[in-house]
Amino acid sequence: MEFETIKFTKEGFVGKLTISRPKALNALNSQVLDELSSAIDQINDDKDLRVLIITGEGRSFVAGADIREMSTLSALEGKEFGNKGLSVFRKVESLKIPTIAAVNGFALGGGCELAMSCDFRIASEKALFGQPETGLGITPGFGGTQRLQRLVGQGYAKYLIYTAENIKADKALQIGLVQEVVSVDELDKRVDELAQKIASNGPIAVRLSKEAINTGAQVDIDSAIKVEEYLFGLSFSTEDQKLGMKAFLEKGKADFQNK
Ligand code: DAK
Repeated sequence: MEFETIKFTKEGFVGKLTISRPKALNALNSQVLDELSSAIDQINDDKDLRVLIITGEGRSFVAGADIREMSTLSALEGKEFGNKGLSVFRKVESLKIPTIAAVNGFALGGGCELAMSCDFRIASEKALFGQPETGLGITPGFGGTQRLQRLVGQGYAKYLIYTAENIKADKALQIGLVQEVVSVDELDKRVDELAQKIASNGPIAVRLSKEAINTGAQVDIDSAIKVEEYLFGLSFSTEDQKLGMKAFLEKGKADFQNK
């Protein structure tokens, strides 16, 4: 994959997407959003990948949507820019394989929203989170008013959005916005460790679990249980289910085949 504002690397079963506009602290302009959209489509079609890591180059994860570009947009262009962001983030969220946000620095506005579109977030001690939009006279527009409340509850979501205050990694951990905080030097290693761990489990089972959780979160509990029942049943049609259970009975670890 050839891009100018993002980088994609692949090692074994693990892919890594790095937002790479370090001079602008990786702010999301139209080009980044277009390239992200195309990369996510290609990743979704890649049968070898089992996990995707999303991170930022340099001292920032993503410092938000590009304020310079946004400041010149007409109403119609603004609408198009918004649609672009919303659809890319929805694509990230709906990617078949799990996604981990490795939050290495600023995750503000659209950056926090991108991190929230991933399945979970591991932050370095230097990470900073926030939805500063109301301070710019706009509302969060890439899913922030919706995903933040689902992750941390309405109280903290309203607190963060109304005050436009940034919070450090330890506070983000305390409210459940991130799942782990590690030192700057350890971030890549820890995220890679988690990615390898996920990749070593039954890949179809992991993907079906993601589908069950994401679909179930949007429907009532009776419908959600039906989704789980269906996908649980489906996992028994795989060779990996046989491999996994056989390995357990033989006191080993299965070499899952993604079949
Ligand atoms: N956009 C563009 N450039 C940015 C940027 C951003 N969000 N953030 C930083 N930069 C640029 C700076 O302008 C500066 O560029 P030069 O002046 O060197 O050319 C360079 O990155 C380094 O930044 P600083 O010099 O400011 O570095 P500091 O360490 O002093 O400060 C900072 C770092 C992250 C605290 C600060 O840069 C900052 O406050 N940045 C803005 C953070 C922010 O407010 N982000 C939220 C953006 S609003 C929509 C849907 C969604 C959205 C919009 C529309 N629709 C539905 C239409 C989303 C909105 C947002 O995300």
